[in-house]
Amino acid sequence: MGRSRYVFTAPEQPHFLTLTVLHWLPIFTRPDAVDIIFNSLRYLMGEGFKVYAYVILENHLHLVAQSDQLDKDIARLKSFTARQLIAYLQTKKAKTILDQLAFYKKAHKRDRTYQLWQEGVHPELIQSEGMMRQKIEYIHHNPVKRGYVDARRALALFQCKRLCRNGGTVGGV
Ligand code: NI
Repeated sequence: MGRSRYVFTAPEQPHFLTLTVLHWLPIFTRPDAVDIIFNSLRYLMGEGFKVYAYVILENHLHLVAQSDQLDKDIARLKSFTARQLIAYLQTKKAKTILDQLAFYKKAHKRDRTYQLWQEGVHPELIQSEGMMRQKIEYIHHNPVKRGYVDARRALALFQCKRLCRNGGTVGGV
């Protein structure tokens, strides 16, 4: 993987983004963990962050988003949700997952015990209306619904295949 995964060439333009839990740990099988993401997105949307579409899967999420400073907003989203999710896992005494988040933490992150998200968000600049439509359709119409999140939350969990560029190590996801 190159440095490109960190780079937003046009941070005010819409991007397709992928946030992945460290070591593909499936923490979003828990509805409360999904709610943390949902509430954080809603908070950012109140500050002008636009979300065109998103999908939360068991160990990663995709969104098409736009803001004046997408790179900074995504950094806020990652850091805020990481703190909340770790606090939630501690409350639930999810020891196995916490142990793995500590174990797989990158060596240079000395300021924390756990790392929740993988580095980077694989930003893909949406370069045309056609690409926007394709990414949104991918998110909305992927055929395999998982169904462990209440439909009232307007969240859909879909199995994802072709766009999961970094998912080669996890079977079927
Ligand atoms: Ni995916």
